[in-house]
Amino acid sequence: MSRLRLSGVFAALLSTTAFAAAPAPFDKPGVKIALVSYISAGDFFQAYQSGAEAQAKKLGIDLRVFPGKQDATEEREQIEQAVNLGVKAIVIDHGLPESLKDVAQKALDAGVKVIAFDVNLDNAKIPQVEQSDHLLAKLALEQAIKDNGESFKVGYVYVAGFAPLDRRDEVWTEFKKKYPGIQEIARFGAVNATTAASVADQAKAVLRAHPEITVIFAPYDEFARGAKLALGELGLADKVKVYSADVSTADIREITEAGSPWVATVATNPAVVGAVSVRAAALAAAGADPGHDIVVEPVLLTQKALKESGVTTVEELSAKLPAFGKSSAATAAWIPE
Ligand code: SR1
Repeated sequence: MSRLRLSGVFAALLSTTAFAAAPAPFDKPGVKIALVSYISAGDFFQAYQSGAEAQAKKLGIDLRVFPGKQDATEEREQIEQAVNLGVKAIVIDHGLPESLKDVAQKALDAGVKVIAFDVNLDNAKIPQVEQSDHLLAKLALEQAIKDNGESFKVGYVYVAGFAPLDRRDEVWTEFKKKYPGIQEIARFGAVNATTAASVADQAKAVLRAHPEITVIFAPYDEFARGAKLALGELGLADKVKVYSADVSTADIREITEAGSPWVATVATNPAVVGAVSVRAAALAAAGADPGHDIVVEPVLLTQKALKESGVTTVEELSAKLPAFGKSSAATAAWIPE
């Protein structure tokens, strides 16, 4: 037997042993699970999907990915298609709750487990994965106060209807009450296939009309990229500071480049969140309880700390900050991480 063939047999034996240790249906490879997304464009969602795929591969899961195009009708249809494919579980990633609640219930009625990431389906049977959005917004806003004091004028980027943005908005509302010197001068935002470009156009108009703005609170990295683009084009990068959510390798480059107005972000590793979502789906499909609120904690990343650490990629960040690179959410002895 050739050396190559021997190592192939050994690998097959090893993986059979790994599957044998898992509960049904994961004691055999090929269990179908679906990932149905509302948004697939942008660094966050691409990394989230990669993390979900990597975790699925380790469990021998046949992950069916239904990409999102910000289309509520299509997302509904994709959930129905996933049920018809015979998946054991569906991860519903973002979306508009009112257009999803009934199809999610239909999936449950058909015996399919459902996990929601960042969409509130208001259903006790559907575990929710989230990034502790309240803490995320609190850390970003506390950093803004540390840098700018308790009195400054803000351009706020927000689109209502997305669970993570709504939760971050609750904290923003509280902050404005607690610090009356912090004034929201303008509110704008868009979520579409080209979010950063749309936000950049809006931000330019806002900043031209309100030169008194010195802080932009943009709690989604696509919003922050748009704000940064606008500040660069208007020559205001040294007058206005941007505070955001999320991080990617491209974001780290934008945050740390010379003269960047993007001074802090608060983020999880989206690949870890994708992995946690698949683990939760696998636990549920195996008849275990992943818990109702599955939280991945974010970390504060300032421009200063990123520059001082010399970190240039998300992988380096994961290696340096274990709290960012790993999550103990939705784990079990039989689930390889
Ligand atoms: C349109 S919602 C965008 C947010 O979803 C995820 O929670 C990311 O953190 C991103 O900020």
